[in-house]
Amino acid sequence: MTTFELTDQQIESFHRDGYLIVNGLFDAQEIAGLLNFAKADKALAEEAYVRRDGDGGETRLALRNDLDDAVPYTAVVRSQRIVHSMQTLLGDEVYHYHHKMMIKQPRLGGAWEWHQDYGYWYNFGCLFPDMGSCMVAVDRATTQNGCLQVLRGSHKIGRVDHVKIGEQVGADPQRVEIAKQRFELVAVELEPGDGLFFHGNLLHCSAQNLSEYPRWSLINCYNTRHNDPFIQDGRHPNYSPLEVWSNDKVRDALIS
Ligand SMILES: O=C(O)CCC(=O)C(=O)O
Repeated sequence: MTTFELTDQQIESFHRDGYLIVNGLFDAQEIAGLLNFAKADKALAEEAYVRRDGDGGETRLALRNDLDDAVPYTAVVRSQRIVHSMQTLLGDEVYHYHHKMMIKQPRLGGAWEWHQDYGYWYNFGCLFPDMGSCMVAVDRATTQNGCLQVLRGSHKIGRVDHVKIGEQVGADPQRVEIAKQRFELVAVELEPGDGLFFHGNLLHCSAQNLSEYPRWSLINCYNTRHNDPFIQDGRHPNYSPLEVWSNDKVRDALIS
């Protein structure tokens, strides 16, 4: 049975930059399995809700706190390659906080304001920013279809206050402007199956999808065991051990 481990260099670059791209985290067959399932998934389509940006762009997302072993999303969330990597990067056992399919339709997909995920999660009773996400590209993500943009190294700022910006909540715009002068802006272009690991305090945003291509991605979010939320507001779960699936089991679940 093969296992996936990050190299020392990858771990170092995550700590320096606040993110890490792993090309081919899921291979072509695996990601095709996920894509075919997701795009035909009526429950997901019905569940997905719209978030509008300030310029009328619409992005859809379906967010789930629960894992249903019958669906491929669960295989991705439980995959050894993501879970063990996340544990290595965050320095503790991790559990599933939630996962979400981000759906940016051609010419419709809206923008996301600059924010830190921990800017939200802080309010849900998480004391430490020791949390992270792995975005798995389902479709190709490019500058034209609104790929994620990050400020390299900005996780080192610590948590920034978040305020209402139009219909969204984003990081304090004054701080974002200063951060943009100090940190390199990187457009994270991904091929289907690539994974982007990013820290809860990394400043990120995305632009509208003005292209003719969809941009779907599955974002898998994890919290650390030592950071079990001190309040239970019902938004996301408390700690419970996450069953981890081997790469073979994940592969079977995705391509069957
Ligand atoms: O998918 C996107 O474009 C943005 C998603 C995002 O920023 C988030 O879920 O925190």
